[in-house]
Amino acid sequence: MDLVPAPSDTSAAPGTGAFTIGATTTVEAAPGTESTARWLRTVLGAATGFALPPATPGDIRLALDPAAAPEAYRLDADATGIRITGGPAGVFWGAQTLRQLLGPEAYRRAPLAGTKLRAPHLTVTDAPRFGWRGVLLDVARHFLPKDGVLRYVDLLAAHKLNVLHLHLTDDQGWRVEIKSHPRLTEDGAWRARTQFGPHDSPYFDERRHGGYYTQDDLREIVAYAAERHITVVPEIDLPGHNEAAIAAYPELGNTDVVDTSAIGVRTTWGVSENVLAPTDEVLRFYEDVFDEVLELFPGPYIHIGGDECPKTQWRRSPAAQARIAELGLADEDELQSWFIRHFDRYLTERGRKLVGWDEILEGGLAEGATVASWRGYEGGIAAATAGNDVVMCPKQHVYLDYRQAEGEDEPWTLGHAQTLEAVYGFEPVPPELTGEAAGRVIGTQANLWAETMEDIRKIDFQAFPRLVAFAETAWSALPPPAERDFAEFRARLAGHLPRLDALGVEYRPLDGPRPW
Ligand code: TNX
Repeated sequence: MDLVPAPSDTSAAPGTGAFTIGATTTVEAAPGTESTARWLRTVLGAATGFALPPATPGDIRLALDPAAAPEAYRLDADATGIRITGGPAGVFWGAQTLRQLLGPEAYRRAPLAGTKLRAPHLTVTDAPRFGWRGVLLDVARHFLPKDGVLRYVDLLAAHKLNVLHLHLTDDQGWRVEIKSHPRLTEDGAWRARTQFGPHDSPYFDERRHGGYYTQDDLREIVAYAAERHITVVPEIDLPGHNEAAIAAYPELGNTDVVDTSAIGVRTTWGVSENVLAPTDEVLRFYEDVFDEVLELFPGPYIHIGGDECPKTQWRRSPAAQARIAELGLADEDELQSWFIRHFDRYLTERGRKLVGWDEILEGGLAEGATVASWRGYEGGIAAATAGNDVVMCPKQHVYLDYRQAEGEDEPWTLGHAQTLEAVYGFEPVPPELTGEAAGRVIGTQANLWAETMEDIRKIDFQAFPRLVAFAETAWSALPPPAERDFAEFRARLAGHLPRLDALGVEYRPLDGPRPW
């Protein structure tokens, strides 16, 4: 059966029969499960050519179980058909399990001659370990056209991942249309050329690069994800990583120490010293931005970045120093906290929760902030101990933009090798955290930064198959790393790869890189 991520419990039904989808198979959707029925009809209809019309009783029956946790489900396949019950999202995850049970052909978008989709009789009971099972797509460093984002929403759903973190802005490009400040995308979404290779590489792709999502594109992505029980968390990074915005609106920068009118959208990688100026006008500008972002993204979490903000310009800027004195702050770290706290208040007043990278701990952590711990476990441990929520995504373990092995044939990437086995050995809750503090780890996230991923083929190669291992660390109640059975996982994964083949995912083969 090769289910991934591994469910909590699977048991074969007495008598080893199978359920087969045929021309007369019907689907019954009890209230609250209509969107899952629609999704099942779409994917299984495409794979079989059958209509799967509604009927009561149906051969495939979907129903909410009021006693079930929101993401828990139970799937029964027996002589009477298929029954999936659970919480609202759980029924959808159960439908994903059904698709896995039906075999690789259930992932094709047109029926092949002789295709028979068949699920063995069994019972699966299942629920996730964590409520935040995320993937970051960095659409700023290289723009990923909308179709690619929708495709990733489906790939996340197929692995029971439920948070899509869209890194929408960075030095190298601004990707979200903001009607009150149109130059953010008119100018900020385009760069003249692109560095390839390491941060100091002298090599450039001389073509212009860019693109952005219109507000309707983003509404569509959010709705498409919501149908699949995936929350989209938008990231507007501040006060660092803002060269594209400063290129579009030079007054956002520290104009008393640099000629910001000469700044263009950044064409190289690495960390920029051109950061936002600590003025009230800049706060207002970003409030305008968030006013529109909040309308587009109705989910509870808004990510404000906060990472890698060099303080060099603030140290040299008389205006920034005057601000520090006026606000009664001790230093530039507290000035960064002042930015973050401002937006923490802004978001809290609007019923949302702020998420930021672990640098937001420096200079004092905003009260309600959720910390995404990326530089290691330390930031997350400190935040959880202080009583804040934490998403663990340490770069040493789940940076899927890093290469999958050392070796000359591997594509060049940032960072160090993170093998499939190492990712499978990732544990989101470090032993330092116990009791209540451990419970503050609300989940985990794999990050796909895109400096070295210029298109979807590269993203597929970097993401898969490691994302499958990651999904299991996020969903399944695995034993501690030292006791995990990687060989058993690898065997199940081998059974899963044909599903990815049918979907057209160009994963890294288990025995080595692809020739490009
Ligand atoms: C660090 S993770 C960054 C990103 C880079 C990434 C490359 C984080 C908050 N900042 O800006 O893209 O490393 O792996």
